[in-house]
Amino acid sequence: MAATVEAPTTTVEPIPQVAARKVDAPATGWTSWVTTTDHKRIGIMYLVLTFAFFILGGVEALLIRLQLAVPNNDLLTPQTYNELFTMHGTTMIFLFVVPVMAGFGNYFVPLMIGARDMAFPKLNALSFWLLAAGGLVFYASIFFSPPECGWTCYSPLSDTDYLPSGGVDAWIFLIHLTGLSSLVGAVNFYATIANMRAPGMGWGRLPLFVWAILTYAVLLILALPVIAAAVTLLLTDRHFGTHFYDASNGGSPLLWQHLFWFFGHPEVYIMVLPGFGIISEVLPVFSRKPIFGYKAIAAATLVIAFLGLLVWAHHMFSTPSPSLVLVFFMMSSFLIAVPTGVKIFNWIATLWRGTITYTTSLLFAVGFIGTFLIGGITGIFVAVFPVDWQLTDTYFVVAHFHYVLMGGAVFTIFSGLYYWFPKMTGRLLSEPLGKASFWLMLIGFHVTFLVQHSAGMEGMPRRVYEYSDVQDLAILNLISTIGAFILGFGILLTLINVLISVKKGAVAGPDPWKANTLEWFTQSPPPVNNFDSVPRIRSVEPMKDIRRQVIAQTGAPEPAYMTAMEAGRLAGDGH
Ligand code: HEM
Ligand SMILES: [Cu+2]
Repeated sequence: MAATVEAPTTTVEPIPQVAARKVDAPATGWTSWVTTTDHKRIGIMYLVLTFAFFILGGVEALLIRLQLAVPNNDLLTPQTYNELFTMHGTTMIFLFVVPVMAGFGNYFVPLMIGARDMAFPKLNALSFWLLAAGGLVFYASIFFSPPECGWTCYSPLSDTDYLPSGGVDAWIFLIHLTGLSSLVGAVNFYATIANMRAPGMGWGRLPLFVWAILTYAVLLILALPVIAAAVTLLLTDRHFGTHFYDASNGGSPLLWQHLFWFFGHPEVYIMVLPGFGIISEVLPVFSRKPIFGYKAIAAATLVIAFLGLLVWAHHMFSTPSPSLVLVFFMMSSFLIAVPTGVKIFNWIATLWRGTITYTTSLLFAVGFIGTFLIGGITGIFVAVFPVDWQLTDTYFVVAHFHYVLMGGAVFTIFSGLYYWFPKMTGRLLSEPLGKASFWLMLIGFHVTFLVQHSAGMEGMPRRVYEYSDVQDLAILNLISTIGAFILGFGILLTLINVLISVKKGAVAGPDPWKANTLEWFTQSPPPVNNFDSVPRIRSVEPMKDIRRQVIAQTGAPEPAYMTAMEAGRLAGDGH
């Protein structure tokens, strides 16, 4: 009787390969970029375009600050001043912070969930081109007459009686085009995240950045139609004889404020939640610890988004409303401090007793926590309506929202840039240049905006092109202007860093930081199809599992994952 061959009782899991299968080299030349539907190229185009707008918005800000450097200045005419702060606010919000997050999302969401592209690649290209069209329409107005109504375009100021020129119409079309861009993009993100995750990646294993982009998408889908409707009514008021916002004909200017802020407050979370997501990815990597309270952070993201939809009228405390209504909006605004506090607590707990590597990316992440905290605290001040009655439309508010937006968005964007640049280009950004850029930005930022709290409390009004030499306004404003130039110089250093490193930076290798998420499981930059094989996901930190498995099965103490320092040494670069 022949002996039967025993089947082996243990199954050997195949070691996932880091190198992707050779695919056709990506097409080159500008036409291949213009016609691309690859999420990585679209992501890069988003980042390049939005950073270009960031520079434009920054130059506008510096011109504003120059005008305000000394009392009774006449560097700019009042009209040019109005145009500049309108362009600045609109550019920063609609053409930089919101779409730059879509840029990171486009590049990294598919990679982080192990997908080969977005769910609808052609719609994805459409999103990008709608954004570009929106920017073009808006900036074309500088050759005619740019809008002067601020980024909120309150009626009746935005009606034809006060601003008959086409600038406001250009602004309306910017809102329509960029809004449609974001809306299409948001649906695409939702479909991608809901349907295209790697095997084993349940909702409980979704990277926190992906949770954040999912929430960003939902908020966009809920808030954008409202502003689209609002500006459409404004357009018909301006040109087709309707009177939605015209009090003398039965309309209501307050209707504009309600519609605008029902969109505008969630917009704040649209701008900062993806940044929170970036921080939740960066901190565990550079403190060598798992994120503290994964579920609490994911849940807090959703709770913030929900509460963010309830509090819009805290921007309208100075409009006539019953006290009970004011109290409701005050209390609901306070509530948001709770989930935000949960996140801040969890980030600090992640750093606590970690083995911290002080990379530029980590510095920006920590700088973000401190700065955003101050913005959150002054937010509680202005949410108390009697206090807001004193502070509204002063520089205190300007200081508050720059702490939130520069702290909450710009610092996180820079943290993400230093963290993910090696994946996108295959090269590391220079650390010394990055650190210099960080310190100049941090110092410049606080010098610019900390003193604005005092200027506001001393009565410096917002949106005025000149002020008289009373109290400390002269010195506070001068300090602020000097700070703005330090800040601008810091930003410039990162741009120089990007331009140099994209060609000459140290070679990064697939996984320079020994990170935890799936985008590091492929070459840098990733090939057209992203991954050769997509591994089965077994935890929130798939790369840790894979690394452990490689070590267990090959016995190699140090597998093919190079640290950033080693990659630098190999390339003969002193990073
Ligand atoms: C780069 C450094 C920046 C500087 C020096 C700066 C400076 C200023 C100044 C001086 C004003 C006040 C204009 C006035 O009230 O007369 C202003 C307004 C504003 N800024 Fe910035 N800003 C900077 C970055 C940003 C960023 C990153 C954002 C948003 C993401 C932003 C959003 C706004 C908005 C929404 C307004 C209000 C515009 C309006 O009143 O309609 N700024 N900025
Ligand atoms: Cu708000």
